[in-house]
Amino acid sequence: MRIILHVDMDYFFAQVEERENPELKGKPVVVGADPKEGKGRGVVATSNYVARKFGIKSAMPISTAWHKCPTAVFLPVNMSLYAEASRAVMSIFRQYANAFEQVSIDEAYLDISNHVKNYEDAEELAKKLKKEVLEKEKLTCSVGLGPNKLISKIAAGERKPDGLTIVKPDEVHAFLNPKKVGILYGVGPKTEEHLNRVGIFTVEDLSKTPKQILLDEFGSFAEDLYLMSRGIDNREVVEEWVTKSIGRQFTFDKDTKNKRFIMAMIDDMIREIYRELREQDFVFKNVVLKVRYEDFETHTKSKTLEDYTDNVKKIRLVAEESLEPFMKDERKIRLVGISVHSLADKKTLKKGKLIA
Ligand code: TTP
Ligand code: CA
Repeated sequence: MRIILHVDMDYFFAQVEERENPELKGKPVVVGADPKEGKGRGVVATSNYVARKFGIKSAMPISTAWHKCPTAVFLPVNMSLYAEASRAVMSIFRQYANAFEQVSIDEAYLDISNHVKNYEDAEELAKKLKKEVLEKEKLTCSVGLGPNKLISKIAAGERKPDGLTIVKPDEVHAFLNPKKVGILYGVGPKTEEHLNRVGIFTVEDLSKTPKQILLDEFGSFAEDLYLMSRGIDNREVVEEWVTKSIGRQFTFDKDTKNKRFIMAMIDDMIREIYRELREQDFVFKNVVLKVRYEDFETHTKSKTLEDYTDNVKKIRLVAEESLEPFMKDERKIRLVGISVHSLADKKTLKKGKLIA
């Protein structure tokens, strides 16, 4: 019998900020771009639960957040601080699992099947894990327990913050059936709309839909929908997650065509990327520039280098070269982003070459 645990840190960036500065507790805290008295143009990364009561959400324009709650504490994104907290909690999680899979900066799956005999044991393990994270890292998280990834992930989101939700195999249907289909993997707003159009709103509706209809409407996704609606998910917990990329982006206060200004901003972002690369001892092989014009049309330009490197001058060279054609366009630029991809651990490198 498999027992899978999903753990998701609560309001992660904002909670880490609260931990660093306890005076923030109880106040609305928003982490993201500078709101500039409502004129800022970036977005919200996250906010604490006090700020969420004002209707503030992740990815919302920071100006909207400011209008909803001008008295909130607005903080810039301090990524290396959160990366450090993430590493610390992940290394705690790892101790509790026979297979461990990090899925984002603040979420992981643990296959705990070999560590526990039943759901009562699993509950004890989850409580111990939560306690250790709170005592050592002064952070709360929410945990879901279930027979597979799908169920444990949804369970983790059920009671937040500081939740623990257990869904035993014989409770799966009652748990899933009333939920909206949008909670299933791969069902984004477009697919959900499509499902709604054919009269499928809840997971129960989906489970009662003949497979042929799903095949006609959703093609190769039909099988997944069919299985998920029955609470079936055979995906394994796959060991290890590697940071897929490190990057920054910035929205200008005013759209611009000033190349010196744009490059100065890129240099700032490169400095931050460098710091993160060094902290994690990473080298990179691919650089991506992102440009958004004033009309929101967005382009990315990717360049793969000949070899892995930790030389950030290479990022600057690629950025400058890739920016050139965009500067020729008559439109002004609203946002630039720069990121490094194809990351590798420097320790596995010898004489500049990566040893597989
Ligand atoms: P989430 O786990 O989605 O959110 P959260 O941890 O802030 O809040 P919750 O208690 O609901 O889990 O994302 C984890 C972190 O990732 C979040 O703290 C900030 C960052 N993030 C962004 O920067 N932009 C985004 O749009 C989202 C959704 C998250
Ligand atoms: Ca989270």
